[in-house]
Amino acid sequence: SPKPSALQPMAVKKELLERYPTKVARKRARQIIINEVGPDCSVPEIQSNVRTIPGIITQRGCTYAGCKGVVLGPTRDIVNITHGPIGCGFYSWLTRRNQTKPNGPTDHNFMTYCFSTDMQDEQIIFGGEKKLRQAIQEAYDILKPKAIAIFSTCPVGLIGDDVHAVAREMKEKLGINVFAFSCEGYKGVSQSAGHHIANNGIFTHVVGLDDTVSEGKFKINLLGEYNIGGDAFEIERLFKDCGLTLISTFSGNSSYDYFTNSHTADLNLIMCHRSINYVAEMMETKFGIPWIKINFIGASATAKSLRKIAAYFEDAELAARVEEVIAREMPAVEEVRAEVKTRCAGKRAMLFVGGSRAHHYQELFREIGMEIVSAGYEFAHRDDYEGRRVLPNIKVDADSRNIEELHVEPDPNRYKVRISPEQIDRLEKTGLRLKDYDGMMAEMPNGTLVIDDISQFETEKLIEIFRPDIVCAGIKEKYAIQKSGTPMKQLHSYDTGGPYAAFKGAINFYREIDRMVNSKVWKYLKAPWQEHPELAATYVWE
Ligand code: CFM
Ligand code: HCA
Repeated sequence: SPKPSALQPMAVKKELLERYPTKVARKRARQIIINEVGPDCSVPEIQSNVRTIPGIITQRGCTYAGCKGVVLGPTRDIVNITHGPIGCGFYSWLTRRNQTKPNGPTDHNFMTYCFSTDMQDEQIIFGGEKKLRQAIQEAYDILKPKAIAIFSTCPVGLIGDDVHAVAREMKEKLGINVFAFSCEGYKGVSQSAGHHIANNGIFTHVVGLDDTVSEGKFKINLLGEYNIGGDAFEIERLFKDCGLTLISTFSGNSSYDYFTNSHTADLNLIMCHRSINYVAEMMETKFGIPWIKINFIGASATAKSLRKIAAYFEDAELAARVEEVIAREMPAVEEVRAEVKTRCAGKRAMLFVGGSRAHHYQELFREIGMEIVSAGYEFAHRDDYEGRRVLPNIKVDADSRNIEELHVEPDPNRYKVRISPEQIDRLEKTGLRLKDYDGMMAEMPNGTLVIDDISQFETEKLIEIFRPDIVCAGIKEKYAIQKSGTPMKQLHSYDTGGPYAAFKGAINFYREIDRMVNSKVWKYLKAPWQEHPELAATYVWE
């Protein structure tokens, strides 16, 4: 088959659009972009974070999923109650492979439970607040948690239950922290609004409640790491070996107490910018904790990130330990990489995932010589694609009921609050804030197609055109891709694999991709309709 670089990107784009009605094609054209990186790293504008056109099969999820499933879900000891009919709670129950290790035998782990008010017609008609109150009481009586969180599903907003009033009342009555989220599924155009609502809620109700200062010379929080397939365990191991004290992760392998104390950290590290940047910004403003963007997907990215952390703290001993850890871990990675590269170089991948992984995982593929022919996010915003030049300016009211996100130029006064001039100086000097916050597009070759909120139809068409050696996406795409004879790797759940983060994770990933792109098994597969394009049915009428 022709190398994708030999295919005219304009022609491919045209082919993707030609089956759509004119108006739809015009809209999709603004989200299907031919990449072009300028000498100053400028990239074309891409439309994103907008409503999916009705009728198009999107891979996106809802606001409730982003709030309950993504940001709050991985915390082991908060009882997360879904207020709604049972489906929303059930389908967000243990599907994300976020793992946890309780801290000793008295530590709670509620993640294996599915808590829901199981709303019925009666509540839809007469209101669900009474049943919600009962559910909170019942959860408290049985489990005695430190905190209970309530998550609203679509019908809650429609019938007007005041979940925040119920939370306040029950907090008063039970003497534990009870807080609610107006994260109805329809609140935004995707999961993204749910991240934002979760960030606001956790910051308002939890962060900063415990001022106990823990031991440690270099105290950090890890933001936007959710411990899928054990990634956070691997990163935690490195932090420990480097002498970094992890106060809290938001929210992989986390507990309620870690959040309450997280404002005592010296530095916030952002892994998935999309889902947690709001907490980082608020912690900077309120507590004077600066943040830097790091990335532990890919061995080189991990080394670079550890060095960046050491550079921030300007400590020779820390820098030396970081170098020791890198020197200890790297040889094994390089050995496997070199071996795998001989079999994978030149093969092609497509990545369509969430709001950060479609970018971060490109590096792992490049490390084994593979080419990314097309990539995109489901629900990211322009800054995730185009880099830091476009920052969201956010206005939210106390209960996160109205969210308005405007794209504006960065505010030159944004440091003015509580970061000291000395901290700013350090950040600017090492280039930590301004550099390295590239979006996905600046790191992709010219001529590659960057596609936002890709549709099922477009995915299938691209596979036909590019014939990639592997496609990375989620469960909704998985089987259609495999039926086309193409290996498919889930980058949300990692299927049954992982960890893929940091050094040991990179080794796992190289080996897994090697196995997948070099196995012929999918090529032998014929879908039933390839042999019998039309099925004939005989109806027997009584
Ligand atoms: Fe961040 Fe995530 Fe992602 Fe995300 Fe997600 Fe996820 Fe994802 Mo699925 S927080 S944006 S909302 S890295 S759940 S752990 S895999 S879509 S790319
Ligand atoms: C979500 C969670 C999800 C879904 C994954 C998928 C995850 O968005 O609600 O579609 O395969 O990572 O579990 O992104």
